[in-house]
Amino acid sequence: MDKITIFTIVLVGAFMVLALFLFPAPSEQIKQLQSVEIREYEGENLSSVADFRENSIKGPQTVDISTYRLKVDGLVKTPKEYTYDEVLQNQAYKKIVTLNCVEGWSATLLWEGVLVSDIIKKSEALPEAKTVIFHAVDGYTTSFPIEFIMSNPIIMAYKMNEVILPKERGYPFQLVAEDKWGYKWIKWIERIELSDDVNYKGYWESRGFSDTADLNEPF
Ligand SMILES: Nc1nc2c(c(=O)[nH]1)N[C@H]1C(S)=C(S)[C@@H](COP(=O)(O)O)O[C@H]1N2
Ligand SMILES: [Mo]
Repeated sequence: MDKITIFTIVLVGAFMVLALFLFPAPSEQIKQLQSVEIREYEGENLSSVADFRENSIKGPQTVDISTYRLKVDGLVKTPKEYTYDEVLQNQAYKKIVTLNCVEGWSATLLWEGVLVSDIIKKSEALPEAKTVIFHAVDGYTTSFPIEFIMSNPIIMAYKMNEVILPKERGYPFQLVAEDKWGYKWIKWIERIELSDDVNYKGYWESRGFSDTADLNEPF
């Protein structure tokens, strides 16, 4: 091969490399949709959506969002039923909160959701209502005094670390029961019932776990 042939090969090769950058193959033009969780927020490191132990009473639940309804009933002036999209029309809130399970693990995530108090206000609690009972698709329940829910920014999360909750994590909604043990963080919420029963006990509460479930107290 003479010098001109080598020069031509190098030149053609250089143009081919350049062309790869200028005209990427169609697959490289596909637009990436936001579906990757974040692991850091405002300087704070976060756990991963996968950093949880799945030990729900009946395993992960599958919710068909087209037929899903969030019911608000019991001691309210106006019982309501909302579709998933209707729930998301409420003002959204974001907050980093740590979930602590009694089994000794914890996970710190950025939660995004709507205030439970906003949802209850739309149904207007009757004066006799003392307890808010959450019901889940798997039959799990947990409850709180109504003042706790109405006077704290307690959210029902639909996103964690900027991704929609996976079904293992409670899609469509998990309660972010901040300052409370993990068993108060009910997943797959489908009903919010207002009751006058101040002695109501949820799934784990009726099996001996503390009903107040404050993190700074033993469970
Ligand atoms: N519906 C439902 N919610 C539930 C549970 C459950 O079994 N069913 N387990 C609770 C417990 S004990 C904990 S510690 C947290 C854990 O959340 P994770 O399953 O996403 O890890 O979910 C809580 N919410
Ligand atoms: Mo737990």
